[in-house]
This record gives sequence, structure tokens and C-alpha cells, in this order.
Amino acid sequence: MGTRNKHYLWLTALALVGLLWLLTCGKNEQKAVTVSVGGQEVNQVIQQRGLTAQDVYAAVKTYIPTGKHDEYIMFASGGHSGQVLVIGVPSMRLLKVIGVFTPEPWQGWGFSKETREVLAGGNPPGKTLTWGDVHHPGLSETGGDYDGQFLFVNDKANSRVAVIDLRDFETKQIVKNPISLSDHGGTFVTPNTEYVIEGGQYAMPLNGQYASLDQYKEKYRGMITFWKFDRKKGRLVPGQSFALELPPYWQDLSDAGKQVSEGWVFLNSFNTEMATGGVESGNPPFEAGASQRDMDYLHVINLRKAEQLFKAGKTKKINGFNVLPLDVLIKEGVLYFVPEPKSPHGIDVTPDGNYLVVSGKLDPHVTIYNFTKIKQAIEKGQFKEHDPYGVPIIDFDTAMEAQVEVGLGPLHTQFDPNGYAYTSLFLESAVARWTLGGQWTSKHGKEPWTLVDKVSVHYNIGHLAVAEGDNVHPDGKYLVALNKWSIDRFANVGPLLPQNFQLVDIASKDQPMKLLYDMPIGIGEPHYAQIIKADKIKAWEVYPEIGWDPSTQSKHPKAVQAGGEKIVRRGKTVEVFMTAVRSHYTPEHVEVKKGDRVIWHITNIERARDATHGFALPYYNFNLSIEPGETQTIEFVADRAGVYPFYCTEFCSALHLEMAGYFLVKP
Ligand code: CUK
Ligand code: CUA
Repeated sequence: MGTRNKHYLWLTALALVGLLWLLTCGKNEQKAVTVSVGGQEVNQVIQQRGLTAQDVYAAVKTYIPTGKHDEYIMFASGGHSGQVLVIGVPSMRLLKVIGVFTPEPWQGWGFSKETREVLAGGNPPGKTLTWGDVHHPGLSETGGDYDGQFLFVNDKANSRVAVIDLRDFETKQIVKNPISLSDHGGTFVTPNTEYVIEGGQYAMPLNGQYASLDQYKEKYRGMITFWKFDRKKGRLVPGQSFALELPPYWQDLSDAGKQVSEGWVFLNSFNTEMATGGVESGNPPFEAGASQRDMDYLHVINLRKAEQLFKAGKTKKINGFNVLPLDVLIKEGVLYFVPEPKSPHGIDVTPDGNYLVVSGKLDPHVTIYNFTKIKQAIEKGQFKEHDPYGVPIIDFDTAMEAQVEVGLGPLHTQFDPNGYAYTSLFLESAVARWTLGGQWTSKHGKEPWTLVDKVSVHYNIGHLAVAEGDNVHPDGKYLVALNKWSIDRFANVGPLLPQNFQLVDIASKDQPMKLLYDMPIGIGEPHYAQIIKADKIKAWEVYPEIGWDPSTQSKHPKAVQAGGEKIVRRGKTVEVFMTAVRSHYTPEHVEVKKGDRVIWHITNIERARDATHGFALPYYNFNLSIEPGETQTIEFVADRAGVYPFYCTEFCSALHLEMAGYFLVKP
């Protein structure tokens, strides 16, 4: 260790001494203090562990003492696990994994009748899907800021959208997009969550029929879907939702306009070459074929106008879903293009709504478009040319406000309250901090549109998330880099490595960004995350009343109170009304005949926080998690005679092992 470092170490140690003195001694008692805990001096620990001043700073910034809570909650995509990860920030402690597209036994997700029905809502006709590829969690917003009520996520693999209610952190609805098998530009919400946006990705015939790749330009199409959200019911309403038919470019990320651009939606694209691949037949592979042109198209969509046209009946039905045809979009002035350079990826609207930041994966710049200029060009009908389908194209130089050279492989951008933008640099494994122009310039007195700082991350960052960093009022303070590779960051766990979420300190507007913490993610491939102030979430501690059905957020018709338990036989159907409380089920014996249909409701009649009971039934493949107040149902045919001990899977009390019973099936 160099003298300089030693010097810092001493300064930090002194600061710690001061801090501990303040904490332990109060204001008036002037006792002599040695900074020691349990007989060991803090300095010694620092020295023994070989920590630098920076390490100590990072530790002190992120450590949350036992019993204390994080300031922020991060909702991260669980990638192809199909789930959502809930993480405390700045501690980076995993708080929960929410079952969404994939059955999850600990939560009983996809085992009870109620949760199976939610999962089945996302099945295409005739198929049962048991996984999803979660890309973009989108929190519900009011006035362009997160309101803590709902979370939406998309499944890129099958074009589905799920709704999670943040009163109990459970998935309430999954909808299957009827006209597509692949999405990406979702989920993002309009500033008051009137619509949840699901943009498509890989073009295909929207009616789901076969068409050969020779007919790509005529028969294949892209799409963007606007799912109407009924906040009171907490559900997407398919009948009030509609899609736009788009040219068969591969649409990518999207974002909703806000403030000045509210009512507009932006969507970028790649493969405007309309390459169809086929490397095995001597064609250029997609990666080359889709990157030939210098420019792709930013799609500028007038959502208000599209909504009017939908309400005026200008849609046609494809697979029973409302779709505004491409020719209508062009004729009525719903869709415009602006060229975007070099395989664009992210599109992010600045907090004031006036600038659109687009990254080019193969361009070291971010390009900033000015919405007001785009709107003026549209109003004046200033179009340089049209694409092969007739969509008007606004001139690049007319729409462009600035370009900032940020580094290699820029992907996604978020914002803080100090007038900075943060862009992830995939190829460079770094985060770039740069100054926003416009109304933001005045706040920091620096030149607008310039790079000011960079921090290395490890490695190959995809998205980044700043606390409330895509809101009208960003919070800043922390940034999480969602890194795709971790290589040497953690103990070797074999060839499949965890990914790495890295926490970065961005609190000071004058100091450089500082890396604080590494969190290995051993599930899925997380793409995007959003970070919300923890106090905005008003989750229940227990369900509001005994006999609650979370799938409807109301009283379950088959719930019973203590004393109301019964077994009712009707012909070959046996219906069980059971309660669970520490430490027994009532009844403890359930006997049926082979071939009976069994409908079995279990109500947890506890009111104590955390008094969850499980319910495992062997052979028949059930596990439930029944939280305090909850009622859950299993339904099956007792198709094999025998004796099946059932038991509680949550260690709920000292006599938890005794919380069991026998299910007997008579031959
Ligand atoms: S995408 Cu993964 S790094 Cu699906 Cu938002 Cu850009
Ligand atoms: Cu109930 Cu263990």
C-alpha cells in the first residue's frame, strides 16, 4: 500500500471514529472513545481485510444495518426465468422473486386453480407455455412519475404482457398478443398509464398464417400494440386495446412522450434493409444483412390521433384484435419516420419530454432529436422522401438537435435531477455521464451536450437504471449497471456465470461517479430495471380479510372461517373446505374414492404478519403458499388409489412438522 493510500485510510478511519463517536456518545456525554466493536478496533478490521479508503466509503454507503430498510426498490427483469426480481437499493439485497410467466413452487404460483387461470390467460390457443423472456418492467405512472401501484412486464419470446399488483406483489393478468409472436418495445406506459405499450420485434404475418420469406415485403409486418389499462380494475382491457400495422422493419425499443410530447410515442427499428437471412444458402447472415444501411427509422407515432381513429372504427380485425392498417396510418397522419444512425437501440425521452435520445450500437454517438422540431416538420408537411410503403420521412438534420460522442456501443440512457444523462456503453463496458441541453443547462452551468465523466463497469453493460431515472422528476443518487458478463468478478461457479448488477454512486453533481457494489444475478438474463422510492409502495402486510382471493382482489366465494370447515360430496365430485392455522389443517383426514374429482379450498385464517402456510400434496404435484387471510384452491381427479400424506411446506411454528394430514384414496 502506498503512502498516499495509507493517508486516505487514516482519514477514513478518523471519519469513522467521528461517526461512531456521534452515534454512540450522543451530544452531551464527553466520554473518551476507542472505536472498537466487541473488543476489535475498526481500524484493525480495515487493515486485516486490506480495504482501501474507497472500499470503506463504498461499504459505508451501501450497508443497511439489520432491521433497517432500503431507500429504494428496484424491479428487475428476470429474463428467461420469466420472473421479476425485487431488489433493495443501495444494499442490493434480493427481496423477492415474483412469479410471472413461469410456475414458481415456493409461491405456489401456477399450482393453485386461481394462479393457473392467470397463467393460462397468456397461452396461445391449444398450447401451454411454461416460460417467458422478460425484458422491460414498467411501473405505472401518474403525471409521468412512478406511483407505486402496478408493474407491467413483457415476454419477448411469445409477445405477452403481464400485470403485477404492488399491493401484494402478485401477477394478476397475462395477455397474449393475438397478432404477434415476438415483442420487444414494451412495456412502457403513457404518463398516466392510460395505455401500456408493447412494440413488436421480429416481423411476421400478423394473421399468424404461413408466408414464405420470398413474400417478406408484401406479407410480413411489424406492429405496436396499445393495451388499454383499467386502473380501477387493475386489468388490461383487450376490447379497448388496439395495434398499429407497421412495415416489416424490426421494431425495437419504445418510449412514451411526456410533458410537451405527451400523446406521442417513439419506437426505433433496425433491419430496415428487410434482410431475410439464410446464411446457409449463401445470403448475408442477419447480422450483416440488417446492418448495410447507414440509417434506420425512428418511428414517431401520434397516439392521440391513433386512438381517435380506433374509436371512429377505422380498425380492421386480425385474429379478433383491433388493428389500424398501415395505409390508414399514413393517410391520417399517425406515423412518421426520422432517420437514426447505425443500428439504433435505446430510445429514451428526456424528463422535460422535448428530447429523444437514441443510441446507435455501431456508432460512438448518442443522437438527440428535438421533438418540437419534429412536430413543426410534421405540421408544415416538410418531408424529404417516403419509405417504400409510403411513410413520410422527416429530414435527419431538421429533427436532430445534437450528437454527443459518448464511447463505444451506446445502448440505453437515463436521467438525474442535476441535468445529466447516463448512457450505457456495451462495447466499452462503461457508463458515460453527459450534460443535457435545453432547460437543463442552467442547472449545472456546464456546456450542454458534452461528455463529462465515465466509470468502468464489469462487463458488457446492457441497460442501466437510475433511481426514478425515466420519470418527469428523476431522483438520481444511485445508478445500477445491468452487466451481461461477470467473467472474473465472483468465485468460479463453472462455465455458466452469473450476471453482474453494479451499483454506482451518482449523488454528487461535481464529483466523479463511483462504483460501490457488485451483486451477482444467478437467474435469467435481466435486461431492464426500474428503481422506485420505497415509500411510494403501499403493500399490504396481510390480506385485507380472511378468505381473500388475490386473483380477483376480493373475498373468495369458497372461503370458510374457523368452525365452517366441511367436506361436501356431490355425485363423483368431492369439495373440501379446509382451514390452516398454526399448527394444523382442519380437517386432517380427507378420504375420497378413486376417480373422484376433488376441489379443495384452503383458507389461511391467520392475521399475524408472515404466518404463511404451505400445502404439499405428493404424487398429485401440488404445492401452495397460502399467506395470512388467503384462500387457494386445487382441483384434480384422484386417479390413483393410495395414501398421500400432505404437509405444510412453510416452517410456520415449533410444531410445523406436525402440520400434516392424510389424503386417502379408496380403490
Ligand atoms: S434490450 Cu436487453 S440490453 Cu431487450 Cu432493452 Cu437493450
Ligand atoms: Cu404451517 Cu408449517
